[in-house]
Amino acid sequence: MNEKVLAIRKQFDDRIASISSSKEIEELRIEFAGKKGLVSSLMTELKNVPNEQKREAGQTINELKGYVEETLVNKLKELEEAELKAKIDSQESYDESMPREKKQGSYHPITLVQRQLEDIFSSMGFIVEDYSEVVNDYQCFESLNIPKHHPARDMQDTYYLENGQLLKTQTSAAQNYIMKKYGAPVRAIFPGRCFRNESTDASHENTFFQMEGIMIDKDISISNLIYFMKTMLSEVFEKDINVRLRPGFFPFTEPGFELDIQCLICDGDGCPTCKNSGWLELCPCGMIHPNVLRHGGIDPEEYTGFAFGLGMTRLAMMKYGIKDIRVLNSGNLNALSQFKND
Ligand code: FA5
Repeated sequence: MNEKVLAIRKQFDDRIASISSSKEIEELRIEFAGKKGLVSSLMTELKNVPNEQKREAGQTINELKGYVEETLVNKLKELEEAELKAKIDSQESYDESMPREKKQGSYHPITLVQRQLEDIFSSMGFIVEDYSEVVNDYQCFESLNIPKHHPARDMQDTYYLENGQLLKTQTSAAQNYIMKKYGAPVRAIFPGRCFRNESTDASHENTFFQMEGIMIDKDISISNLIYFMKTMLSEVFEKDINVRLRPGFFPFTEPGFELDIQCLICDGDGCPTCKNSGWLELCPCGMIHPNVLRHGGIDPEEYTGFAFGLGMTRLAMMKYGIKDIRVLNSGNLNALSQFKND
């Protein structure tokens, strides 16, 4: 038996010395250490060995088995390392100092519109404010003259946190904070993300952007409101846009208006984006309700003001001809990287 073991070991040593790729290791393993391999065949032959030699013969075969397996593992490692080195060596050398092509990112269409609006309003003396996306009931509703159980709340169902706070449904939620922070007179815009629990379609998302603006001073009237809205729209679109103003109800304005623009996707003919009406509700606005001024610590006998809540996501859709609002939150870079600031 000893001779047979030595013969197989030599055969194995010769074979392993001749292989040059890691793929051949598996063949060798099957040939020698597999279930029907040469080492296993020695085990089968063990039954023919006289009893007094069996123990020693079995030990020798086991040693051979251990040797074969260990050698295979080491050889595989050695070959894999050599193959990796050869692969690295064969690659073109890397020169850090060479100029490389840079892929330039692009701004999201809403960022582009937001920046443009901020420029327009800053040039008209408005400050730009930021505000939290998580607010409390007082900020989002109570301070805006929307007490608990007011039907206006039904239109703005939202996502509530366990601690009673909520994701703001409208940028109007910052009005109270801004009034308290700056007092009167004040001109401010405050863009922000809003959340509503509603089903989505071509012009409705559950997460969208608005840009709120307030102007409070002595003798502010509806004429001031209309002037600022018209200036803003003509600057954003760089052309005359057909708009219509109709009465609208908001508990925090008196009077309130809906400012619609003619749909720029279909030029007013009617399409899914404007729900076939030819018009798109874009910028509700109105004169700030005296109760809201009072909540903000401003005397309504002395000051008046206007407020507007521009649908910034819809404005981006109209400016860039985006037919479906859902593209904007899609993360689809093919679609979103097409828009450039002009
Ligand atoms: C408001 O949110 C009022 N806070 C606006 C306001 C401010 C009125 C100040 C008066 C004074 P409304 O729910 O209509 O109003 O939303 C305002 C605009 O946000 C809409 O005209 C629309 O352009 C946009 N908007 C509303 N809901 C969605 C939605 N689900 N998806 C996309 N845009 C929306």
